[in-house]
Amino acid sequence: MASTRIPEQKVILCGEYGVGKSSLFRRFAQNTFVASSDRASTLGLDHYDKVYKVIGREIKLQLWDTGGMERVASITSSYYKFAEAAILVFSFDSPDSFNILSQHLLDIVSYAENAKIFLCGNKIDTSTQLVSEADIEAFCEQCHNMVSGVYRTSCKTGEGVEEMFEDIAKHLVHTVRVRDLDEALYRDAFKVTREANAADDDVCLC
Ligand SMILES: Nc1nc2c(ncn2[C@@H]2O[C@H](COP(=O)(O)OP(=O)(O)OP(=O)(O)O)[C@@H](O)[C@H]2O)c(=O)[nH]1
Ligand SMILES: [Mg+2]
Repeated sequence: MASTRIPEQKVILCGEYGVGKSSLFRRFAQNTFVASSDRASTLGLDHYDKVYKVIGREIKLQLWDTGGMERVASITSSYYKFAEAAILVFSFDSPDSFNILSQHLLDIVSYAENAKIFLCGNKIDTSTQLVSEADIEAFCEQCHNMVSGVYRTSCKTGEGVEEMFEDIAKHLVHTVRVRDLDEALYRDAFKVTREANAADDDVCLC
């Protein structure tokens, strides 16, 4: 029996250094958290695949992680290439990480123009919450409602992390469905054209 292919969707993590991209990645891949004061910034790229089942349909999220400093060091466009989704991450205890999101957004629309954009406010467990709901709303309005979903997470406690990835999987299943439908319509349209040509051949008397 032919095995059905599980559609794979590339999802990239974007945001400043230290906001918790690798911590989200680690929760996604191993459901663990590393609290370290002398942590090392991510260098290079890493990715991990995970299958989600949404409304009876399987979808594979391929999550990519890179260091926030890479942006400064001119990140390779291969990180963005073919991304179906981008998670813009900021940290609730760092207004700077929030204020710089528009620059990351610009990179995404330049290099991954078809990617769906999601916003993730991380570190909701910390006592210093310096980014307000009004700030988030204003940002979403400023970027013309390009943001498909807003999530609040804590990699430390795990709160909201798995829910975020499940919701992103739901959004992407919808995209895959629309694409499948487009392809089916294209195939059928092609068939009709061929049949029309065949009919033409039948009546041709030359
Ligand atoms: N309290 C708290 N700390 C967190 C959370 N997520 C990450 N951290 C801590 O924040 C620091 C930075 O986390 P990373 O995941 O390395 O951040 P990053 O975005 O990958 O950083 P770069 O690789 O430098 O771009 C680490 O010390 C983490 O333990 C969280 O939800 N709550
Ligand atoms: Mg990192």
